[in-house]
Amino acid sequence: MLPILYSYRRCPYAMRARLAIYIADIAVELREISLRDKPTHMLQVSPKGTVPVLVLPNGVIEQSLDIMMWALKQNDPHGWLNADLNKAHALIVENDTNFKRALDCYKYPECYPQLSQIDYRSQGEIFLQQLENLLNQHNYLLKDTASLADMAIFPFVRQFAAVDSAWFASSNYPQLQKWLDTFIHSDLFGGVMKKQPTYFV
Ligand SMILES: N[C@@H](CCC(=O)N[C@@H](CS)C(=O)NCC(=O)O)C(=O)O
Repeated sequence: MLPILYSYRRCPYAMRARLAIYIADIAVELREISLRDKPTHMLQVSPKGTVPVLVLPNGVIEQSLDIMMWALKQNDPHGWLNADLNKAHALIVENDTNFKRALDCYKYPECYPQLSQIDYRSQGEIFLQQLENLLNQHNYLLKDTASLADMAIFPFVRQFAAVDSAWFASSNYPQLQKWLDTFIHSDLFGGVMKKQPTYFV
């Protein structure tokens, strides 16, 4: 039996898991779910109810970063793990906490009326500027080729950019714009964003 990956196409956490599984060339049964009607089996094996979830014959991996590491430790043809992994993890933690919070508020400002949408965008820009500074030092976040950090983070920057693409295109993050564009137009990203029917049951 193939491992089962419960996923949601537009979820950035699920995207990072799919990216690593794709590059590692590991066959999985991909089950695209509806977040409003989650499959019973998924909730049985992982009651927390978030995607991605990877179901293996001998266990369940419930966090996107752990799924990336599981895949890349088996096969890492582009050397995504050949980087300072402490730095990678520090950036990913910043992404998954402060930046993700700012992203949610910027995307849905009506849910967070305490501040304006521009305020939330400014909060997110602290991270964008940090990434821009790194990209001024090398082609990718930690070195001249892509690493775990780029792959775990770009799906979130993509969402941030898409909230107001005209603003992002005119913003003062030229390296970040180029970096994001490279990923969005890559065969790799195209490969993990193919549409497929929703799995219920
Ligand atoms: N820490 C988790 C976060 C995953 C997560 O929050 N996924 C969202 C979708 S982007 C989700 O499944 N939310 C549950 C829901 O909306 O019901 C991970 O890294 O895998």
